[in-house]
Amino acid sequence: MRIPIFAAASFAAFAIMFAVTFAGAAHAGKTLDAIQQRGQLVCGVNPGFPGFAAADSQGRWAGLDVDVCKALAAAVLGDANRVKWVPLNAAQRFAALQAGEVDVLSRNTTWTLTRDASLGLHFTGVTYYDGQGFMAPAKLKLASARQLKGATVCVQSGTTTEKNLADFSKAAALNLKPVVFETQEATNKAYFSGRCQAYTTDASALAAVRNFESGQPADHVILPEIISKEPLGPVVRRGDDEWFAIVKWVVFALIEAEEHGIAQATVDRFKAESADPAVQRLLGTSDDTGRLLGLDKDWAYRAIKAVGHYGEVFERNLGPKSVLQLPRGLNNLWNQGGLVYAPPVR
Ligand SMILES: N[C@@H](CCC(=O)N[C@@H](CS)C(=O)NCC(=O)O)C(=O)O
Repeated sequence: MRIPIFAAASFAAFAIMFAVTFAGAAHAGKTLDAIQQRGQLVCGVNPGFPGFAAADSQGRWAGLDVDVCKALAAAVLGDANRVKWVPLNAAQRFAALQAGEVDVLSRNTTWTLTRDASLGLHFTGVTYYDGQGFMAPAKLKLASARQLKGATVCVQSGTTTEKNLADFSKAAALNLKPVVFETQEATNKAYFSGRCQAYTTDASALAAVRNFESGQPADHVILPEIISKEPLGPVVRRGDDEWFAIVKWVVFALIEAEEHGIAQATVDRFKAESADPAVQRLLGTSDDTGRLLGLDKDWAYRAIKAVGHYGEVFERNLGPKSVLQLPRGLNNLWNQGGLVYAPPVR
């Protein structure tokens, strides 16, 4: 078919106009559309891991993983409370996300190649750098996990923990005997009833189990070895790049807020008064970065206002004054000796 030259030219002009008008404005994406239509974010969390995700007697959830979802809800819905919490154990978590039962999995989940490449999911980044450790009864008077030769070790299935234990046993020629349970409750019960000589999980969870579940924390020691890297972070389904970008950048915004010292209590003042271009960009008073994510210009401001910057989230849930009393360590900002780093919000 021959297209008259003027028609082809006007089509080209229209195409250029269209591209110029809409360049940079992101299409919302189906997950964001669904969240906005239902007016609620559905967030998969740990059923009960104080410091990361746990509900109180009133059903109010708190923790670092919980704050990630609150920040997301604030950014995309304008209200941090518009979250439906779906408790998921280790074995259930990926299937629930794959099946669309949750919009995001924010549940002490380690980013590994196998999970990233074979589950139809994307890890969006790291919200907590963890590592696997061991706990043993103090009465065994152990100073090192290397003294556990031939020991029985309680461990939960469906976790990286189980695999790392096998690697460590092999590499250190320890002949460890895993005693495997599907739920954390069963793992705890077995260890505290003396079924195993040691307990292994992520170091953060060891602190929670020792402080909350043992009855007598002083009767259990956490051994010094950290045998793995456990970068924990939120996970989304593949196939929705827009939602993937939103989850990444909401976490990055909390990190960048800490870099600029923008706290929950001071974010309004920064928004009203700051002349720093990076702060203005982050808080939407100059460029509209939200438009690029399918959101409005206040997306990051609302996330920070809802939960505070990354350092505040850490301190409140995990830091020395919290129940877990974890040192900031690797989870300090990159310019404070840690690994926490966000690409520039620009
Ligand atoms: N980070 C590891 C371990 C995560 C994990 O599920 N840990 C257990 C032991 S603390 C847990 O949270 N269990 C709670 C549950 O499944 O209810 C992973 O991603 O596999």
